[in-house]
Amino acid sequence: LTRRHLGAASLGLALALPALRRPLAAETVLRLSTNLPPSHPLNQRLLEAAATIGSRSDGKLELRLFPANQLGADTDVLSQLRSGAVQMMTLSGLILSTLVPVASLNGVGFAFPDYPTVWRAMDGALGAFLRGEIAKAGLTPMTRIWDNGFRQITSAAKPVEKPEDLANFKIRVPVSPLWTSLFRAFGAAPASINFAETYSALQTRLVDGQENPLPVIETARLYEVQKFCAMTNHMWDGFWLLANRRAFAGLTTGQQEMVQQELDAAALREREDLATLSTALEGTLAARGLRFNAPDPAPFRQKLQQAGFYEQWKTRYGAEAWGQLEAAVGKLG
Ligand code: X2X
Repeated sequence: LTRRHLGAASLGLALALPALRRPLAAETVLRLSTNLPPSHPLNQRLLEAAATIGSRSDGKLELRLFPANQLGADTDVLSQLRSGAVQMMTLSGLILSTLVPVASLNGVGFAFPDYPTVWRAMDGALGAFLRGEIAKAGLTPMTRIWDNGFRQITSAAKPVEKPEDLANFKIRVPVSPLWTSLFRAFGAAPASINFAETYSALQTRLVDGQENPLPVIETARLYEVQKFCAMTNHMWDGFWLLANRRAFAGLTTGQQEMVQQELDAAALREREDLATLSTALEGTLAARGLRFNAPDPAPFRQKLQQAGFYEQWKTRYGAEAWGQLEAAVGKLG
């Protein structure tokens, strides 16, 4: 066989194979947006669920994942989700609070002491209350919230050891009144910036620091543009998996149940992934040059208290919502 023959043969194969393997076009395509890099467990578990949903629907239903803000930054995609241009997205409850004010409730500073308390609340009465409020705004949340994690503060110039180190500290925060309020209460200078622009905001020194859970710091490579990491655990943050109501209601009842089931199961697996990862990541990131410290949280809480943070948010959320939070985590403020 000459080289030319070989070339022709492989060209023939290359043309024939994809044609044979091409699946029938799905009847329904749900475009699903996330803000995290593909390597984050959230995207990996979503991809798995999408494959299962494809096969369980006999190829009729396709969940098409667009990670890393391919469809736009969070606040843009939220508009697209509401209009129906995007059918599903993962979104922090705190950012969702621009539409559903109580959705930021779980982000109140130092509300959650640990994961058992988080999952008991979010899979229990508090989560049910929040999903009810989200549904009233015309979005359909899947039952299980996905883990983002306990948030830690990173910085470029100096470590954050006590609340005074946050005075006038230029910190990127996601777009949400609660985040801005929290860091103003610490005396910092927060700038609301979508995640899509966070790496470059740090790289260009538009801001000195940011705060995120370790799996985000790792997968988005924020350690490349930050030097210090203070393990403040100042809030727990999760991602609601939201659907446009009309798009979700357009599925058959069987498909709706199957999609819920698969995505909820995937969320539980993602929570486990993050639990495993989080213990390993401090070492991994330290090896990459990030310098860790573990500040005493007490003076940070005290600072929030003195600034009137808890009083202010109790009033803003109202007695019912605040009561829901305190029922889950104990008396606050
Ligand atoms: O924007 C962030 O920092 C992130 C990735 O944690 C959220 O989506 C809230």
